[in-house]
Amino acid sequence: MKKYHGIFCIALIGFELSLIVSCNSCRKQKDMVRQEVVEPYIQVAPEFNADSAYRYIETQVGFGPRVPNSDAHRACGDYLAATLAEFDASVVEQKADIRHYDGTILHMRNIIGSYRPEKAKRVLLFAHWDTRPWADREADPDKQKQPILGADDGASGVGVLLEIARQLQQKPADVGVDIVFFDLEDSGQPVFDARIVPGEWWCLGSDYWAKNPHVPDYKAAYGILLDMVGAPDATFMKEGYSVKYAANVVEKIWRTAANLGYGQFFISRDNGYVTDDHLPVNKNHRAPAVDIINIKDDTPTGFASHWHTLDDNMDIINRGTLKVVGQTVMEVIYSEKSD
Ligand code: AHN
Ligand code: ZN
Repeated sequence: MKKYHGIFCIALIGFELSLIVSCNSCRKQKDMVRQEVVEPYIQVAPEFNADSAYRYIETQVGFGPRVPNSDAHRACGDYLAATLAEFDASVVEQKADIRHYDGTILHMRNIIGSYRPEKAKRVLLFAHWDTRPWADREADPDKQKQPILGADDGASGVGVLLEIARQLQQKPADVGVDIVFFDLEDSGQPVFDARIVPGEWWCLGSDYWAKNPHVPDYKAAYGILLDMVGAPDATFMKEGYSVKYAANVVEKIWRTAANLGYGQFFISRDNGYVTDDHLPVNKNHRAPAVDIINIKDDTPTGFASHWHTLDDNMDIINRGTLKVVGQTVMEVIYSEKSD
C-alpha cells in the first residue's frame, strides 16, 4: 500500500504542475488578446524637426542677449519677422513705448504671424522673445548685473514656434493659427533692487496686446504659451492659472502628450501659479490659455537651476525636449477641425 501511495503522490504533483503551466499559458494568451484589442494611437501631425528648432534657437542666441532697446534686440526682431514672412505667414508688428518700473521707456515690439486669417476658428500659439537684462539669480553680485543669453528662457519657445510655422507653410492646419512673439516679458524688477515700486512689471508686451489686439475683438478658441521648453529632463506640470482658466485645454494637451508616449515629461500633477504671458491673455478674454513651462518642485525658485543665470545658454538646449513639446503642440493643432 505504502508503495502505491508514494506513486499516487508523485502522480498528483505532476497533475498540479501541469495545471499551473496551463493557467500561466492561459494568462499569457489573455494578455496577448488584450494587447491586440487596445488600438495604437495614430499620429495625425507631420514630424516636428528638432534639429530645425535647435538652429532657430542658435540663431537667436547668436545675436547676443535680446535686451529691450539694444541693437541685438532690434536685429533679432528683424530676423523673427523676416523668418515668419519667409514661412508664408501674414506678418504684423505692434510697436509701442512702454514705461519700465525704473521710469525708462522701453521700445516694445510684438511680432505676429497668422495662418489662414480668413478662418473663424483660431488657435493662438505664443512665446516671449526678449531676454532678461540681469542674471539676478546668480550668487555672485557682479554676475547679477550681466544680461542672460536666454537660450531656454525666451529663445526655446520661439524656436519651437518657428519650426511649427515652417510646418504650417508645408501643410496647412484646418484651423487658423496665430503665432505671437511677445516682447517685454522678462524685464520685471530684479531681486537685487530692494526699492518698492508698486505695479506689475512682468509680461508688458502680452498685457499691451491683450488690451490692444492686432485684430479688433480678437478671440481664439484657445491659446498655448511655450516658456522654457528646451532643457533636458524638463517637467511640464499643470500650472495653476492654466488649470483655473483653461482646464479642458490642459487636459487636451496632457492627453495628447500621453498618447504620443511623452507622459514622463507632461506630468499629471498640479504645481504652483506662474505670472506669465498667458495671464493677460486669459484675464482679457482673448483665449483660454495654457502655459507649457518647465516647473520644478525641488529648487528654491520653482524653476530649473539655470533660470535667470548665465548658465541659460546653448549648453542646456536639448533636442529631445524640443521634440516632445513641438510634436505635442503640432498634434493638438493638426487634430483640430474648423467649424
Ligand atoms: C515670475 O517670476 C514673476 N514669472 C516667471 C515667468 C517667467 C520669467 N518666465 C520666464 N521668465
Ligand atoms: Zn525669465
